[in-house]
Amino acid sequence: MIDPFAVRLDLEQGTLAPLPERVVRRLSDLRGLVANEQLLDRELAKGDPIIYEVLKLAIPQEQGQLFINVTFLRAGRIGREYYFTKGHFHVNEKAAEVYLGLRGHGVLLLRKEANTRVVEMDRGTLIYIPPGWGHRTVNVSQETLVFLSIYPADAGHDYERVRLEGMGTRVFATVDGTGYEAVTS
Ligand code: PAN
Ligand code: ZN
Repeated sequence: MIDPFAVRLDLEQGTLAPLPERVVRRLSDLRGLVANEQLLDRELAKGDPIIYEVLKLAIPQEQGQLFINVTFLRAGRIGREYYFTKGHFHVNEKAAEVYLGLRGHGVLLLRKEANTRVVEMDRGTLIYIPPGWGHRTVNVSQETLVFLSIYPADAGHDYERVRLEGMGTRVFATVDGTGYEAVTS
């Protein structure tokens, strides 16, 4: 049981008030996911910075409810590979998701079996992720990428599948550092 409620979403910053639960992912959480593990080790020897944070509204994890999150994905690279979220498939293959870009510039990588997609995400981009499509976000800009996600509370997250199979596409800075290239593996 949960009562109807309202919170404030700052559409410029992505912050929620009152501040909900916050999940933090660090560079070490990207182990086994990056293009170059040696470069990752070299970076980790210097420290373990936050790569992204997720604000999660407190909603019961039961069928019929919707989870509402805001993700803050920082700007940076491991070598030439832009910072990204771990990425996942929903355990419930019937669970779709909606993303809404609030700040910054990124790309959403999607994969369903051998099919891959790369979708640009800016402020105001609304993306529909149909059931069955794995998804990972990449920040290709110099500022924090912020986006809202809404998805069924019984979706579940399968991270291991992404670790084993990859997301099909990696995103690197161009040699001059001004743009990005999406490389399909
Ligand atoms: C998002 C993601 C969020 C963090 O809310 O969970 O951006 O990415 P990872 O879960 O891959 O670490 C979402 O897609 N939820 O289903
Ligand atoms: Zn998801």
